Amino acid sequence: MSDAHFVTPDEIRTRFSQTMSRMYRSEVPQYGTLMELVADVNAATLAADPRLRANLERTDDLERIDLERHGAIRLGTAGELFTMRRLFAVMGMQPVGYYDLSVAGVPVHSTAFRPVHAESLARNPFRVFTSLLRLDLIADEGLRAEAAAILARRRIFTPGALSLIETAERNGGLTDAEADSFVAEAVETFRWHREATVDSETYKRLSAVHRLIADVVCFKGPHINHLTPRTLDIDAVQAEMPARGIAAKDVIEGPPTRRCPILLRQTSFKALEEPILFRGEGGGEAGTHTARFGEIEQRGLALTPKGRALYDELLSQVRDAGGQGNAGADYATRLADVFQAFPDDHDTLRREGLGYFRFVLTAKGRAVAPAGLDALSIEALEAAGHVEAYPIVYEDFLPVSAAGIFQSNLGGEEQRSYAGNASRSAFEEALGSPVADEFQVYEDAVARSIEGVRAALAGRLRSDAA
Ligand code: OOG
Ligand code: NI
Repeated sequence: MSDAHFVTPDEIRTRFSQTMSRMYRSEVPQYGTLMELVADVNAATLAADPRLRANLERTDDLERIDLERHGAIRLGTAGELFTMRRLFAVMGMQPVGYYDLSVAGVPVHSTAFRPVHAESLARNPFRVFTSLLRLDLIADEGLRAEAAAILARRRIFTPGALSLIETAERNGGLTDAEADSFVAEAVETFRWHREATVDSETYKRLSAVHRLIADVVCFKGPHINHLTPRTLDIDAVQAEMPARGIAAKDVIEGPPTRRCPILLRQTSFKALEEPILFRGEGGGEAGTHTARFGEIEQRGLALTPKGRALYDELLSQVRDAGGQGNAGADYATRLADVFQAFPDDHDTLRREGLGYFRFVLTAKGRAVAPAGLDALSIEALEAAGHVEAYPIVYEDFLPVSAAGIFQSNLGGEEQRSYAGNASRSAFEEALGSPVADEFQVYEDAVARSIEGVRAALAGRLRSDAA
């Protein structure tokens, strides 16, 4: 199927993420400042920690540090989500995970479009957290119908993007020139438009119900609302943000600072208040809208269901204590205290089955290939020093953290929760496909790494025999 004259989906994704990054930096100049800060902190961290540098190099992660980004969008209709899945598929991005954010007072459900194989992640890990507005959670029937009617009128994809999606589906890929036009057409969907599609009175009514509803319904398209570089030391970036004139969110979401980072820690700068133009007679009224921000992330070990259950339990212990959520000056201390219960060295994390590790041949394993080695169990190969286990990086998102990011950027104080109910089947129906199970994706990555080690050993045995 893969034709020589097609560029790979990984390459299209790389061009897309670079174009998005340039576009966002020009739209939100503070994002550029954040990128510079992150690059400085990453360079300093690597210089101070040669072992970290060597490990990242060993697992092909070093090159991708500065590439690492995610973005987020919010869609309005099932049809938009369906086409968005096809658009991301052209770039090798599959829907992984289902996130129900209604329980945290945000009327959306979401997935992450991302590459799934280690090689693709190593080439470019760009992913997009994609939410679909749940109009069914708006109680007022009149307003619900009005919002649906406004959304039904908009077209968020250019005709060129739609036609190139079809070309890719029909031919099984895109040529170099087609890929360039595809990227140029695709970014149009994510661009900011300062002209609202409604008058100020409609905007205010929707905003009063939930600011997120206004953000999704009142604009021509799903403007990218943030991009996120990866940092190797989120505490350092958080501490340095004010000095560079960036208004940081109060707390870092996710687990506390640890020796062995797990899952995902995130912080952001507050959304900007941007000028917009409402529709109306005589050119319409001017107003402002806050939606777009910048975020940073630090990623660590992917956890197994057992590890994740422990994480969720500890996190809710901290957040439920005294009903304070993540407020309060002592949040970081409370978090660190409670997380004492989470093992913080790779041996214990592995032994207790809390995290996912993949296997890589050591120099010794690469140099010697005693006969029959490929038949040994992975445990025996490791004991003999032929393979080494490396933590698998968590590539997904955390619903409690995501809700915290949403909340801190909606400007409002909304903390209610909907009598919420996950609605995964409705989401998948809109998407037109099931979402992959994130744990299965990590299980597969472990299995592929074992296959890879075995194939390398077996290949060498054959060439030795020849
Ligand atoms: C998405 C918020 C979630 C993350 O990193 O957890 C997110 C949004 O605000 O649309 O991006
Ligand atoms: Ni984000």
